Amino acid sequence: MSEANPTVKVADETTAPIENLTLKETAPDVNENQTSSDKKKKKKKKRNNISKIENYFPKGVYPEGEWMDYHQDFNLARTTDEEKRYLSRDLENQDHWNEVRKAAEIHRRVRKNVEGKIHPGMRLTEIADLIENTTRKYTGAEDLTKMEDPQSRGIGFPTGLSINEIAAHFTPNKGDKTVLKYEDVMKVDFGVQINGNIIDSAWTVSFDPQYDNLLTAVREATNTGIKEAGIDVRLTDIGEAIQEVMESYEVEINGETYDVRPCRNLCGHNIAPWRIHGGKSVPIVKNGDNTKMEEGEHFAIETFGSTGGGYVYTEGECSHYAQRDNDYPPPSAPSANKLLETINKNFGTLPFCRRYLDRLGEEEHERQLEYLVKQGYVQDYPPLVDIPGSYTAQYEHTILLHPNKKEIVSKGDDY
Ligand code: HZT
Ligand code: MN
Ligand code: MN
Repeated sequence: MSEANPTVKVADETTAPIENLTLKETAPDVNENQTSSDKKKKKKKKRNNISKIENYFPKGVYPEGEWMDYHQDFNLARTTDEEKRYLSRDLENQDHWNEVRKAAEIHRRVRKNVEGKIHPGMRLTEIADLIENTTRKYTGAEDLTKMEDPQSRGIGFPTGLSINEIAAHFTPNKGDKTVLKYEDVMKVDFGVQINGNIIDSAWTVSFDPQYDNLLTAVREATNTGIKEAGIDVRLTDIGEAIQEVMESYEVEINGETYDVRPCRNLCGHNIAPWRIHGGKSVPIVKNGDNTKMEEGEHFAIETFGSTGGGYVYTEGECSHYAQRDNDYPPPSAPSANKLLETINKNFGTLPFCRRYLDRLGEEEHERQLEYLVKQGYVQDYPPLVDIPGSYTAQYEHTILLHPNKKEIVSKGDDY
């Protein structure tokens, strides 16, 4: 196999720099009569200077992600005429790519804003609110009830805050008291969408350096999946490359050594407008799926590594849901029909969580939501969990398969 030769293009320097994202302190007040506790109060008074992303990009052109060449021979061997046709087809998609980049720029700014603030002792509800409220500000979607089209921009899916053996799809429901601990390994997985173009990207937070090899294994496995991706590449081959890298690592935790295993029943996926899962799954082990990636596709490349069995089960209270594509007649029960109308108006087929229903005033939704799941109107996505006591990590990026190069659109200077 030929070596990957990524040509890296740095985001356009002419675009606006990321503003000072640490909360601004008010001007120091020189007052001799001030007590030290008064000063403390003053210092704590911080102003958050975030506004909608359009204010930072008056020209409406958003920075490109990181470009990477395709390395497979069959992607390089294209005639000039073919290349020209591909290029014109890519140009027709410029507005579309720009909207994906806009969502990606918001994703980078949100995570830059929260990365330094996540610390042991924080409640998961605080972390989720911080990420989601920052996303709401940048996207200009602070109050869905005041938007003409609540599905036109905003949160792409619920903020996953999955700790230790929980690999994915945990977000707090109302009343959750979970507090992040120093020893925890937490996957932060959040989404931003502009006109249904979703950015799906995630990283892993840990404070204890003994997990570093686990995180490195998974970060390198995801980067391998990104390098392997390309037009006409078989999904099983991407899984095989990911698996090989992931399994080359081990990690020592509390004096015990563990092999890092891919969670073999978790995968990446393509993304379609307003649909987080477009129908193709990108395995993270060799699975024999000969389906190929295609030109113009939009993929979330994500990998999960574990010190446990490398296999996840659904377990625990569900928080994540999405309306299924359905042309069923409306539910006959009026209360269930009202809830489905709220879901349809505000989220369409985008995933949502129970906290988002609470915010919309649908606070007594439990029974109706369960009914909508039972009747097939709504899909539930319960937490995905490896064996108790195990540790799982995740890294994820969204990529675009342009005609003759790929774009890691969610790439940042953090991961
Ligand atoms: C489902 C519900 C959500 C998609 C992957 C994922 C978070 O495991 C085919 C392949 C958000 C996303 C999803 F609320 N899932 N990416 N980021 N979760 S998935 C899946 O259901 S379906 C992977
Ligand atoms: Mn994700
Ligand atoms: Mn995903």
